[in-house]
Amino acid sequence: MAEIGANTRLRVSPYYESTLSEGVAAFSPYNRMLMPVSYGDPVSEYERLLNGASMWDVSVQRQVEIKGPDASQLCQILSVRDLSKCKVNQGKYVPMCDHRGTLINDPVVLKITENHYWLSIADNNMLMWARAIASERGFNAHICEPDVSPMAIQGPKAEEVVAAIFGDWIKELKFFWFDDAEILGIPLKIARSGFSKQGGFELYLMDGSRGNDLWNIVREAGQPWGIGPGNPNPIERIESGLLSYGGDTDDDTNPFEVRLRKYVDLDLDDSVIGVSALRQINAEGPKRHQLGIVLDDDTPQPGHAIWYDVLADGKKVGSMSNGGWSPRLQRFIGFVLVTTDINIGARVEVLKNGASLPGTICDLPFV
Ligand code: THG
Repeated sequence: MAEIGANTRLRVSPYYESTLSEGVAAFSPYNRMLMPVSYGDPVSEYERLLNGASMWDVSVQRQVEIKGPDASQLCQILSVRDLSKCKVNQGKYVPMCDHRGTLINDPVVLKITENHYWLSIADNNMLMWARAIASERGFNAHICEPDVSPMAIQGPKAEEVVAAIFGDWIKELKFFWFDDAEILGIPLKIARSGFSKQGGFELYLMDGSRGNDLWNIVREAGQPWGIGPGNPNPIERIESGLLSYGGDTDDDTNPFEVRLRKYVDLDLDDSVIGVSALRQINAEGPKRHQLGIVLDDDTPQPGHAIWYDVLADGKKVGSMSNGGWSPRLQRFIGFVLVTTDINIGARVEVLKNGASLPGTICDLPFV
């Protein structure tokens, strides 16, 4: 197999050596970095996440640090969600849009201090965007990508694992809140968060030279609960209805189309990028919406569907952005982005390599 030349254009994670030792089987590029996306045993990786504890190298969830007198104002200008009530040590899930109201990212925004934020971003160059907007608006803020690399510990036993390492205080953390911690001199922040609906934590490693040390600490401490490696699980997140920016969105997707309405505050000031466009889109009514699909065929199918055409009465009405076999539902399920005339219960066909697969549109989440 050909080698991938990792360099400053395609960086490796501080946990890289550990993931190699764990037998990582595939990587995917994300934020100009390599993200482990398989350890070669999808069944165990899924089971571990649902019943035990799974540890993930998610250092590709890069931080955009915004610090300085105008940091709060800049963060709000970039966010179509009202951040005024966000407290220090609290995180919020925040849609970010361009001037057309198109979704350009959906980070977790972490408020570190009154004048200091991290945007824990999905796959898009928000560092460049934040710097450009700050300059255009004349804001006084320092913007950089700090040495911060999250590791996620997810699953019903994740809390036991994290408590075994850091103490029972972590059990008091509320969803999306975080606090400082240290283990063997490794500085980090611990948040109750993560890209699954199985519960868990994210450790924001703040010293990239200690990635493999942190990996080993978690690996050791998690043994009693059968911890093992995993990654943001493609089927669990579909079952749970979690959006993948760039995976389920295209260059015209607005937050209303992909179920993010509850995170949009249309009353925000016009200075917030995208909010006036979103008011207009809202008044006209979004043209598409994201729903689920269940295919009729109930024989287990490996593989992953990406942006297959969806037809109703022989006419294209949208796409199945992602899909896969659900062990819990024993069906092939997925997300569709379809015109708003297609609703729950509609019968459609998915075009897969020339074959036409019948299915039914349903509500989200699946589980
Ligand atoms: N954690 C951190 N950074 C991230 C992600 C993460 N950056 C990239 C990507 N994931 C950003 N996207 C999301 C999408 C969903 C959630 C978090 C980040 C999420 N959503 C919950 C839900 O939809 O049920 C809760 C949202 C809420 O109601 O507040 O957790 O995973 N650090």
